[in-house]
Amino acid sequence: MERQGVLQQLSELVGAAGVVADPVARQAHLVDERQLYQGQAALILRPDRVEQVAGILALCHEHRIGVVPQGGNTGYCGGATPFDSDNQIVICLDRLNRVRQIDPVSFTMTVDAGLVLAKAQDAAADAGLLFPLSMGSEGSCQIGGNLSTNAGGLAVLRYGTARELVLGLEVVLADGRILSELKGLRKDNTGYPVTQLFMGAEGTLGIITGAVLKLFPAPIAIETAWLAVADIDAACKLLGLARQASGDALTSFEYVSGASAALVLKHIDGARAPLDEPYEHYVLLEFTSPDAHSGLRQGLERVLAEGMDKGWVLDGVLAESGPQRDALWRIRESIPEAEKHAGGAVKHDVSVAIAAIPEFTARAAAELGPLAPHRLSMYGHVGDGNLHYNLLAPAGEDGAVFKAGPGVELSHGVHSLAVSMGGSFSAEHGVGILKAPDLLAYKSPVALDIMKMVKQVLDPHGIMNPGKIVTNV
Ligand code: FAD
Ligand code: 2HG
Ligand code: ZN
Repeated sequence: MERQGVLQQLSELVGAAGVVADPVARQAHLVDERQLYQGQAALILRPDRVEQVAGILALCHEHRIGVVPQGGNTGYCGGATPFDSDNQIVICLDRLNRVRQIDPVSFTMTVDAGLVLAKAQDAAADAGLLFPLSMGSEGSCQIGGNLSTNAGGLAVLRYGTARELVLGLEVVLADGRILSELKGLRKDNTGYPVTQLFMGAEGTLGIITGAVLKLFPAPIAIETAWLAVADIDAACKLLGLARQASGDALTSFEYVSGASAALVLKHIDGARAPLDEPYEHYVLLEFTSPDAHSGLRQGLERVLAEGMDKGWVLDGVLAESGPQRDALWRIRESIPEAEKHAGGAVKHDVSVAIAAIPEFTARAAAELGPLAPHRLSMYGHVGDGNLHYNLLAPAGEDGAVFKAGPGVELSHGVHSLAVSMGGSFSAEHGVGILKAPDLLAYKSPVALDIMKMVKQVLDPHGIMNPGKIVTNV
């Protein structure tokens, strides 16, 4: 069949309402969140049933047409961007957006993959429960995108990454077959855990269409503190103290450098400094409990008193109300937006062992400084050993020129330092197309071989998200 004929057949599978034809609407699907890539595609389809996804993939498999799955298109590595106007199509999951079932006895929720994360959180809250995955993009990103990137976010310390929140998956394979493993069992030791392969695969092995998610008791008591700390070493030590003192109640422990906080205060409307004077290092930490009488406040106060005695904590404020808590979180969550206003950043999401964070930051400063002038916006999930070591152009210089020029070498320096210290060049945002060369450079040859073998078996014609992560053709 002629290519045009196949494209016509693909369009007919979803009907007129399932084809994005308007040029402005198309463009939103062809450019990535960070505007690093301008893509192109033969078709942009929005199926509204799993069977439609299966039909599309069977046809694409037969005719060797590349398929780029797309969720909320908030990913950071160009993973959801298509790169071929003749031979790639985009499949958006946004019309597959139902909450299929909530089971409050089993503490599970079964959802379509196109459900927006915030809607999943709301559905759980309406049932008096918690779906704990949480991040700045939650109003747009989708469950399928979260699972495909194994997203992290702000509560990993307590609840784990996206992968750890899943009890079952429904996936359409490259050849159109449907893998339906939605039993939602907490225990099932019946051979290889095949569903695990698709989480973190960034759409290169199949399309996730549904998932059974774990739910948790909703927090009733919440204590949030914004603290100025002496340095990043003090932040790491305070993390240990807070974990020892509270056990499971420590839900978030985020580091924010003074420079990142200053960007927010400068660029984000309504953002206010939580403390009277500026400091170089802050921590935003939160204790939560489903028990209203859990004594969280006293526990937090004890941690602060001991932290101050030891000289780790210099100053701080505890949220006294919901709006105050929201204002503190807003500072943390607005950093990516503030960086955009400041001309954009060369972004990193490296990880090292928590104990190695102070050494990483000291060595990064010493090694990057001589390479090229830059401004540092450092923040992140210290509780997970995961830092956003973001670099901005020097004040007054053009962000785009910086990113394409010295930013490239600086970025290489950040990644190689993290890897040389036993860490990861991508702890949170995945590989996509942006970091595919890093994967080849830093992943062990044996691990790379296994990845290529898995890709070959599940996607023999290389139609799933071509060029992303690894290729088999
Ligand atoms: P997309 O960007 O659409 O796709 C991401 C990848 O998954 C692509 O490779 C795509 O092909 C694939 N994919 C999407 N849906 C499916 C599917 N159903 N089946 C198979 N493959 C699929 N990330 C974090 O981890 N932690 C954070 O704290 C965080 N904060 C952010 C804050 C902001 C302001 C922004 C803009 C982004 C942030 N991100 C964060 C990055 C991003 O939101 C996450 O990676 C998110 O999980 C992507 O979801 P998405 O639906 O937008 O996926
Ligand atoms: C966060 O932690 C996200 O806020 C985004 O992972 C990080 O924009 C970034 O660099
Ligand atoms: Zn992050």
